[in-house]
Amino acid sequence: EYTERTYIMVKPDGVERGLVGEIIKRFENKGYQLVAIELFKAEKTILEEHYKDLSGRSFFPRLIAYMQSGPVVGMVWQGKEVVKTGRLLLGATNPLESAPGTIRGDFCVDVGQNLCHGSDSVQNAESEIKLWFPRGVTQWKRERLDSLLYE
Ligand code: DAT
Ligand code: MG
Repeated sequence: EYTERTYIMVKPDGVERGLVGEIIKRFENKGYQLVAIELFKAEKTILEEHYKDLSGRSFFPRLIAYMQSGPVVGMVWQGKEVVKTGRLLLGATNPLESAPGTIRGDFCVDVGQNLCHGSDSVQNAESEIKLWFPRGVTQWKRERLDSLLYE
């Protein structure tokens, strides 16, 4: 049983462009398990906590404003090495450097509108999951599919 989890968020441009399904589809196709999902307007204080490592950067105010420009879709996905592989599915931060076949590589061009977020370490993933889903996520064991996906 693989219990690693990551926080994936479709940003406001991804929601407005109708790419929520496409992004979910790529995580489903890979075999990851959805354990939480919600559409909401991100609160400023939570965004500032989420992006606190970037608070000194010149683009920080623009980033926070962009993330509040419309609703986001927050999700928690679970499975073997989902943190690292989730970021591979997203592609490089700068979409001009994201490989074709990745979400950012296929659907966007600007680092300031790069469609999606994915946690960058297991430890940050757990902090982000607590931050965005304080009531917790759904516990469920996917017995039948897991037996086809994992040894
Ligand atoms: P990632 O989202 O790939 O984890 P990050 O954590 O370094 O990248 O930055 C968070 C977000 O901030 C990123 O998705 C887009 C924005 N950002 C990062 N670097 C930027 C830059 N140089 N100019 C504008 N926005 C930037
Ligand atoms: Mg990051």
